[in-house]
Amino acid sequence: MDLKKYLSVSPEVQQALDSGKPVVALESTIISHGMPYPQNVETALSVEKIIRDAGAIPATIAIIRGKITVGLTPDEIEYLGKKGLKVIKASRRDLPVLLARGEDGATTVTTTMIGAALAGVRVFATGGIGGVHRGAETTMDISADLEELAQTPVMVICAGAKSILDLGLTLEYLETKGVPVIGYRTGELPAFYTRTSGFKVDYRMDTPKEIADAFRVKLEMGLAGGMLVTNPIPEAYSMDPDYINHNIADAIAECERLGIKGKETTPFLLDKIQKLTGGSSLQANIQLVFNNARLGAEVARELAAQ
Ligand code: PSU
Ligand code: MN
Repeated sequence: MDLKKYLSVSPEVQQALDSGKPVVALESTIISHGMPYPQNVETALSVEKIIRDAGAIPATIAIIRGKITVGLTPDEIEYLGKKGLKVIKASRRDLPVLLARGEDGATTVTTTMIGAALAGVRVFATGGIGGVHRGAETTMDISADLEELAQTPVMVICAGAKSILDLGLTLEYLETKGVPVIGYRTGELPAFYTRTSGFKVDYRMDTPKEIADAFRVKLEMGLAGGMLVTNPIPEAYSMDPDYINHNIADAIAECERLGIKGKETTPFLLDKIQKLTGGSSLQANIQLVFNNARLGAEVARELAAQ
């Protein structure tokens, strides 16, 4: 396999990996499809700074001119942020076509995990993951993120999943696929905008070291797949559950009315929720990503420390 044809790792990230320094992967769908411009670019650049300040090297990942690029330049981040929804949202099934055609793509959790694994990055921080959508028992809309967690050895640190998803079914799916779900300093699955969901995680862990230790065992044993670390939004930024859930329900109703399906569903819901809440959910979203980036750097340092 000639990976060089398809993978481009920035000199800084490659050097960090070669010398065993901690690296944290970051996705690009959150930039082009998850937040509006210019907050998306500001957030992406701030996240990189937070990771550096915490002693790790950030590696934002996207598909640039037909290559899975690990470690974007600020110009590339600006380009993806400005182009927004016009950038192709790239999941696993899109990779062969985009790479063959030499096109650009924003990587979802799925494809960011693939890029990270190919480059040798083990820790990836983001906002929220995709999961089993409400009504999936008839639509079969289940994010490819869950299958990727089942097969690719990258730890994903997120703030739980939004209640645009069926959180109970998402946990069942992860259990079936053998993906450990860890709560950082909580026994309850956080629901992105809120710290609680009513669902339990598999294990609570209170230190980055515990998380790194468990993941190291998974890697050393060659158990396929990743690990999901859920980190609740800081109290100061968490939203009122009734308020946000009411708006999420309205966004889902609108999505159904318009007949939106497939890969457009998640970006539509994210945008609609932001509009319905007058931007307060965007602030929460930005803060929880910062919080996950900090934890990502700490865990990456623990993993690198041995
Ligand atoms: N959830 C969020 N913000 C996001 C996404 C999900 O709160 O930006 C993005 C991620 O890139 C995730 C993708 O991998 O949406 C999932 O899309 P789908 O549901 O179509 O699999
Ligand atoms: Mn889907």
